[in-house]
Amino acid sequence: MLLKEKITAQLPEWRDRVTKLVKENGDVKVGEVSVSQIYGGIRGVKSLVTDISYVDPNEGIRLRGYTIPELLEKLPKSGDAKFPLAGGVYYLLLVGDIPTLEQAQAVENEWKQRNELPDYVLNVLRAMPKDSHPMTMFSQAILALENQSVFAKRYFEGMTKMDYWEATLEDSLNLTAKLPSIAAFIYNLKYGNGEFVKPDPSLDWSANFAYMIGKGDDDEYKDLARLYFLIHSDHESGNVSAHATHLVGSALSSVYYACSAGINGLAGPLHGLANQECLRWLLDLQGEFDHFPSKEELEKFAWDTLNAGQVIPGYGHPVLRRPDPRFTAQFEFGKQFMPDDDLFKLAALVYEVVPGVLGELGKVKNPWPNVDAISGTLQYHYGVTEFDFYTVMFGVSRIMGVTANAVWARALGQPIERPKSLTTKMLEEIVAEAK
Ligand code: CMX
Repeated sequence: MLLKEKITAQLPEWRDRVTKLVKENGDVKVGEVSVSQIYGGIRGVKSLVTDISYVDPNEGIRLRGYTIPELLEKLPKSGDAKFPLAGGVYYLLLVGDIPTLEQAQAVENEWKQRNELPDYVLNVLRAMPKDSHPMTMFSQAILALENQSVFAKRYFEGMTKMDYWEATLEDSLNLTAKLPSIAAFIYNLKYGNGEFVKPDPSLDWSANFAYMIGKGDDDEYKDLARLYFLIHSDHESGNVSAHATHLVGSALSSVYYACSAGINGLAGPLHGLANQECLRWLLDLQGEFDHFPSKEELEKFAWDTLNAGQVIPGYGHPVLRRPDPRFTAQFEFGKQFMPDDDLFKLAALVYEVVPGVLGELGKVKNPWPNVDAISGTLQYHYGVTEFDFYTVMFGVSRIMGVTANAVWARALGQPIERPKSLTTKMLEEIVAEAK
């Protein structure tokens, strides 16, 4: 298999590099940790390592060293598509180089051979209460697939440590292959006629998702799916979904257990669920006026939100200090394909007005839009109006990133995570001694 070959070829060098770094420089200090960081969500503490992506505060995400605009230009596209194949994105995350079209298609073909969703998973989803959140259903479906884990089976057969990554890669491909089908089935079950639509073997991974939710004839929506699945795939290792996946995987739980955990984290309103909150806020804003609001009216609406003690969803970020390039890429898509859409025009006005309002508030470190500020608006335009589903799409994409990280964590023998906790009394004593 292409991915296995490409990773195998890099492994000796990577293993030597990491062993040497730790053996010869293991005592070198990378940073310090303060009381406020310990009580503040370990914010900014440099304590994780990944070579798959890096978030620069000003530049935003780079996947394997490439910015979002570079990826949109360089990653291979098939046929008439204007946006890259997800198979190429997954190749890039796993292997580290921009693939050729053939290599991207090889990953797409791997997925096609592994995309069959067992009936019992469909039945698990059918059996869930009608008011289950789509994210609960998504996490449950992933967990239900755990009995198929190649890693778990081979581990109990006594596989050597050096082979862990190969079994993790098998699981990762088997799981990612099924994600569009799982997500689309949840969509149809929750909002449609409950039908399970089989993937069309002639379509790529992203386009198949579009096809299975009933948008097979909409080439623009297929391109939006390709864009969406690229930009949400990875965002370093410290965010909740990536870190939760890594933590659970570090106990050698399979990627099914680990990804289900990561998806549960993504379901939180301060993380992935913010995209549904954004659209809700925008629709509330639209509903407030019987005309397109002026800048002044919008400014007042934003202040009303803040004065009510609420955040303006889609704005701000723990790391970024400029507009999120994942926002910008989607905003450009909107400008190209729906410049006259009322909701898009409103989102554009919010982008003009809200950073100024948040700046005036004085305490917000980053007044600029993040990835969630616009993603729902684009989905809404194409008729995917059920906003509690949006985080599932985020999850479909994010699992590409976290499984690529899981493969490399196993390949480089990353150990079980076990940070040390202290009591408040101990911290008080440390503070007293420091004075
Ligand atoms: N609206 C109102 N207040 C905001 C704000 C916003 N959009 N963004 C930050 N603030 C406030 C914070 O609540 C905080 O106030 P307090 O000191 O009273 O608690 C203050 O500004 C400082 O916060 P910060 O250091 O700038 O931001 P944090 O790292 O603490 O929080 C985030 C980051 C994303 C949780 C926050 O900006 C927020 O709540 N934004 C809205 C929700 C959102 O869009 N989340 C999506 C994140 C994207 C992702 O997960 O990738």
